[in-house]
Amino acid sequence: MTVQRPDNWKQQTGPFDIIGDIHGCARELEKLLEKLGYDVKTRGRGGSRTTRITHNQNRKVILVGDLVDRGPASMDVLRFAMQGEKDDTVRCVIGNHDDKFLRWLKGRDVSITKSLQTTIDEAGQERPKFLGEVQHYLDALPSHLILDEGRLIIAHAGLPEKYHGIENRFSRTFAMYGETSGQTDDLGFPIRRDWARNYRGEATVVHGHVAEKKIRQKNNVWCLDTGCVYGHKLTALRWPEQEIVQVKAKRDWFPHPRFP
Ligand SMILES: [Mn+2]
Repeated sequence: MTVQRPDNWKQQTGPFDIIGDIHGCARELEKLLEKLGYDVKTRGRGGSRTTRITHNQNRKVILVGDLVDRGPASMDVLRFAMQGEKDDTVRCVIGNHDDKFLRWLKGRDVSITKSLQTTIDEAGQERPKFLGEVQHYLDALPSHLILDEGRLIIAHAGLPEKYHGIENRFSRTFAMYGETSGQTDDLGFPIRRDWARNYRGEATVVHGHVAEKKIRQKNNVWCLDTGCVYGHKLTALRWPEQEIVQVKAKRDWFPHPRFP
């Protein structure tokens, strides 16, 4: 299986709408796309549901990964991303949850958390042919994307400059998980090293992975995970405009101690 090259879309100048962690929140995603000015056409139900988008300014959607787990409609989010890939309207990088689901699809030995169980339950309702296509799709997702002639980098957990343009197991692990210290905090969450603090690169890096109520921006690095699946918001960053567009979660889909 060939992984897409991070620089496949380097010459694409957008404009783009970069969307944070979706985690199965398909309805919120559709609402956000409409708010961003896309014509969203949904047809069919269940396994034959398709969602296609067009935009009169020819805008494209970039997803920061973590399409699946925790929310109510991970398969619909996958269907959207896969259709968009075919139509050349959507590109995505791999998130740690997507990677874990991929390993489960391949029959690898993965620990089944409550998060992953939601996606496995949904997958049980799908045709094997579709799950084969999902496996193929996820297997090809790049660790990161270089866009707008190198001015924009997308990676699920962010990426320091030394890894920009490099696709190997080190860049991939960093891009999916970030850098952790190996210790956990009082709620059991990994204590993360803040690589963005030392970032001095010229390229703007946009990522998700760590949910907070507020969008964070520092040193030319943006984090767009605003905890939609925890009942907060789904966020898009318009590029090159650097404008934020958000929709509220329909409800709290999954408990999280930091989003009471
Ligand atoms: Mn993540």
